[in-house]
Amino acid sequence: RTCILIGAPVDSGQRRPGCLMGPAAYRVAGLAATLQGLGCTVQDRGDVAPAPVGDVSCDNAAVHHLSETIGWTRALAEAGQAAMADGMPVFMGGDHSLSLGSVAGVAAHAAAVGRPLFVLWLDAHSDFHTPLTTSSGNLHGTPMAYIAGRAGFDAFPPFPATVPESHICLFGIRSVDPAEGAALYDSEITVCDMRVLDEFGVVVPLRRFLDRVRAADGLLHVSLDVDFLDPAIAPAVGTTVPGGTTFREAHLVMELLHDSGLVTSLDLVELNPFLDERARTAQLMVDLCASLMGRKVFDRPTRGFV
Ligand code: DIR
Ligand code: MN
Ligand code: MN
Ligand code: MN
Repeated sequence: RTCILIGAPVDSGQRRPGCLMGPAAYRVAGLAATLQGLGCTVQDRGDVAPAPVGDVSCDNAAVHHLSETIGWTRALAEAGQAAMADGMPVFMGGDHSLSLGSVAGVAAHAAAVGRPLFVLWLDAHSDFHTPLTTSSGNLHGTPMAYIAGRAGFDAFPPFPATVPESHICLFGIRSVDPAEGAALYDSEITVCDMRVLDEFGVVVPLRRFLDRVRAADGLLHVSLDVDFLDPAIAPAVGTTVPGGTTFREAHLVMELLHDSGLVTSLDLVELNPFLDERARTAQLMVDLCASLMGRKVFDRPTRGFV
């Protein structure tokens, strides 16, 4: 399998500088060598730069860095679509606004090859704001809404092929703003919030979603936000929320994703190396990526276990 690393040093989707150092941190932490050690062919395409975009206005005065975000969206969509033709893109972020572009590129590819796209959002947040509903003005809180085709993204390139709500699963969420909650409540999006994971564990809800992807012969994009993890194990993120997934839960999610064989693209987002402690968060993200790509402590037969 070929993994294509795409650096996305996006820092404009929120207000705490540092995510731009994410791609460098993943490289220093040895992401490429780790994937090679698992038998992947790895191509690092370097860092993407935002496309030039002139001033764009927005009816919501809170929104900041709109043109820059649109520039990233264009450039990353192009890089993502091209990478999908050659292997599995791994977008090294960068804040979560990069997914406006990464998923747009993946969706364009899916439409071109006539396969349905599914999206698994591993995050403390639902990121279901539109540029018109966000009160923080931070566009990293909006990609899920763009992907699902909500109105309010007029200034952005039209999303290539809206992902149906029934193809979207939010997993691990525990921070939803009122405007997002109201819109989610009226949607068909699968919401596996922490209450669901506390009650059923990660396995049953995740398998249920993966079964749907498999039944539809779908492509699966996974978007991994650092704050999916509990802040005690992953401090390097600007928006920590207590009560996140544990080390074992997160690895189990990755292992199940690997076993499914369904994942076709991946975002690693919101890592802020400036907030890290001796690179432990960057290292954990690399290790999770390794589990997703097949690292196992022991190669056991799956018969009788799954
Ligand atoms: C919050 C934070 N809902 C906002 N969103 C974050 O600003 O819209 N997403 N941190 O990952
Ligand atoms: Mn997010
Ligand atoms: Mn988040
Ligand atoms: Mn955030």
